[in-house]
Amino acid sequence: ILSVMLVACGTSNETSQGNESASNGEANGDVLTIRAGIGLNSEHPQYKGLEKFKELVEERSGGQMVVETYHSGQLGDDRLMMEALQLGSQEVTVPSTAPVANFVSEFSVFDFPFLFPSSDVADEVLDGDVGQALLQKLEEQNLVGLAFWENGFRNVTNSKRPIETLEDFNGLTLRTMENDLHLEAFRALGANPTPMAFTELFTAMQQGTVDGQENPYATIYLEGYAEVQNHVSNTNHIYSPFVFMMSKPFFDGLTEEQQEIVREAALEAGQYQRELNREANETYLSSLEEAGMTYTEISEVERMRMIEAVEPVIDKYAEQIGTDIVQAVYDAIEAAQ
Ligand code: TK8
Repeated sequence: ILSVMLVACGTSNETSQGNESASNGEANGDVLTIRAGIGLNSEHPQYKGLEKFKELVEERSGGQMVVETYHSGQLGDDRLMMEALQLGSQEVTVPSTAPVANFVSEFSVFDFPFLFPSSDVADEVLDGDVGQALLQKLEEQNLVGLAFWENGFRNVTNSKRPIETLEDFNGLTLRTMENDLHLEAFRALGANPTPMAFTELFTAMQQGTVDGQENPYATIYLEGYAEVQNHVSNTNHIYSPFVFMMSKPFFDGLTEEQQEIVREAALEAGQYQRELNREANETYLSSLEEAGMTYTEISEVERMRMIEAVEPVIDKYAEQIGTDIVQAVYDAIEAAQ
């Protein structure tokens, strides 16, 4: 326990004076620094949410906890930041569930294609028992899951052609997140997927290493993808939650009161972030068209064909993840509607 506390303090008190002792802020008045890093840029609701978290934590701790925010992968990509949390060399990050599944495989259930019918249903499931049970599982990986935030419904863009039918995916080189379920789902649709960290994506599109990618409209617009992509379709194929997580070595070194402050702040900032994010995803499709992208709508018939194409992949992962968890998610979705 002592070594864990030393790790927590040694890495989190860089800006404070006199942190030789292994105790936390309550005992000696030291300021605890929380370094919070994300992948998206400072215009994105993900960052606005982080700023809200900072405001709440600093206010409620009376300045005893200070939050430093980093955007645009300044501290690394999702995987690297999660590893830093495990080691205690970074305190907070907010990755998509897809890379989280490389740490706790059950998280892939939330990335099943065409799973959530709406953001509201997603909220109920994620904030309900099964979502909270999965957050708990992060502790096995030295991570503390504090809340679900929202990345949102993902849509495909590319530089080659409008995607209107299932066949239009054929042979397209698409960057996917580093997650096997995503990879296999895009193969099942006929695309040629290649996994890559988000931080490398813009350059890959610019240099033509990949034809396209998939992300919510807010990301597509705010990251400037209209500069390097011509076509966007409302595939809405996967809903991406964000997971707000904290380093367990750091969290365990906090007092109960401090733990409560960060937990509440993560949840409240998350409510705020979800609202902003939904507005952004609604607004930015027309911005993409104004920026010169061609928008193509997927008909219900074609969406059904896409759903059928990925069904075997879902079945395979349902079995791997465990039918009890998957059934609990399906039941929660049913109950939320
Ligand atoms: C940001 C990522 C990103 C995700 C992706 O760190 O990798 O495409 O959608 O937004 O989590």
